[in-house]
Amino acid sequence: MACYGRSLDSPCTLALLVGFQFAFVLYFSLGGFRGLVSVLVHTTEPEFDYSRPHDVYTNLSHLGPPPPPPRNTGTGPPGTTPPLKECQLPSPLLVGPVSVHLSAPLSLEEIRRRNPLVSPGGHYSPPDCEPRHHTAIVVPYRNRQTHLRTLLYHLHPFLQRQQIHYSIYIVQQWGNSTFNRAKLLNVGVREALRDEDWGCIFLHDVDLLPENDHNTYTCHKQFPTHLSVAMDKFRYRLPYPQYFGGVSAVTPDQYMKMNGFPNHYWGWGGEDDDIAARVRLSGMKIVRPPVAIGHYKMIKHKGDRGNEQNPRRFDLLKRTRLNWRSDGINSLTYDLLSRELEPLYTNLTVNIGEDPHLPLLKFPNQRRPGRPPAPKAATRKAAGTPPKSPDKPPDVGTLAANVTRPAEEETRDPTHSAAANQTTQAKPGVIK
Ligand code: UDH
Ligand code: MN
Repeated sequence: MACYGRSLDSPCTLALLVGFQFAFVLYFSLGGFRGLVSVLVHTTEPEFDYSRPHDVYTNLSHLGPPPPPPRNTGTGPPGTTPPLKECQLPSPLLVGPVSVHLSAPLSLEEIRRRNPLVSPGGHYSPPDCEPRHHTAIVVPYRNRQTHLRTLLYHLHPFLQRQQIHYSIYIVQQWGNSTFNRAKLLNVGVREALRDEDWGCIFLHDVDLLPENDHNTYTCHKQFPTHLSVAMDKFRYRLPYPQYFGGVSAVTPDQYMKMNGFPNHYWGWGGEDDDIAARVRLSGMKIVRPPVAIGHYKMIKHKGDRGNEQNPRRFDLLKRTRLNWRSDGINSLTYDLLSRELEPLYTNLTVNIGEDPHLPLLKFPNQRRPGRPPAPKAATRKAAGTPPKSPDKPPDVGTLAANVTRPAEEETRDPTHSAAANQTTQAKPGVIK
């Protein structure tokens, strides 16, 4: 070797130093390790410019008017409408990143006025084409009025641009007992499926707002989908690999296969990890959209009264493997107190019972202020094995198997369309 054993000021050493310096500059100008990988290995990650989002109501005026009333042309039977063409895939109305308005949401009446094609119950079907997707959005809910208005203002135009047939179900927990998100979701799925043969069910926190309309509210045919992969709260990345909270989606078949969701998680935390464990235990895996698409903003909030951290959540998680077949949709009981078709959503008020661990002293005589009249609706109970007691001693060792192993992931196909690059200049959102 010509350079071997030479001193520091030799041309060879200097050339080496300059070479290193050049490589160093190149490395950082390509965005460090990630950039280098994306140059060397061709990645399919789509790119979006989130610094210039569109208004969430962009393109809504492009939605076609309802089809004309049926005319008797003499060819078909009288009064029949010609079938609509299937909606285009992807929807030509998509714009990519959309802005999220978090301050001072509009009144329900104003939101309704801005969404004239949404019918009672928060129901929508594209007026000018046959939708390919039929999605129920189920939102577990109690006492988050402002968040609900912000969500409705944002989600209705967002979904209409995707040209899907959808309805929004707000499943409202009645009473003051500890909040139970997973059980409310079970109720929502059951009640939504009473209404229609939905092909896809979205489980959607009230405070999460999707930031990119290429994140389509549709289901993967085979596997449950986790949509909120990049939340601002977690600095736009997954907090941990098996995370399944926030916004996720299942088909009715996938939901039945995993026996729905657990009914025994009262209070904050753990139920989403239990659901993720069920996906795996029932032989499925979690699929996700690319991080560049699955952007969500979460409305900032503190923990709610009545939804304190569940101290039993880790013990419950240790038993998912043992309990998932007997605790779930097949053991769900509840009283549906009312079902109202509000202009922007279907409101389901439900008595899901009491947290068995709630100290009796909290509600003297088991009566609470503002208790509504006794439930009239019949208790809905699915056939199946009754739930196991949540007080079984922990089975140490199963927790790791159920929860800490990262879920195998499969990426959904990123949806590219010309609309992604469209530069429609939107008017700023009218928020009062
Ligand atoms: N929810 C309600 N009302 C409640 C509680 C929860 O509607 O009183 C619903 C709502 O849809 C919410 C979801 O349940 O988006 C999940 O609850 P969350 O928003 O409190 O969960 P998150 O993971 O909690 O956002 C973050 C802060 C809570 C800290 C509590 C533990 N330290
Ligand atoms: Mn939240």
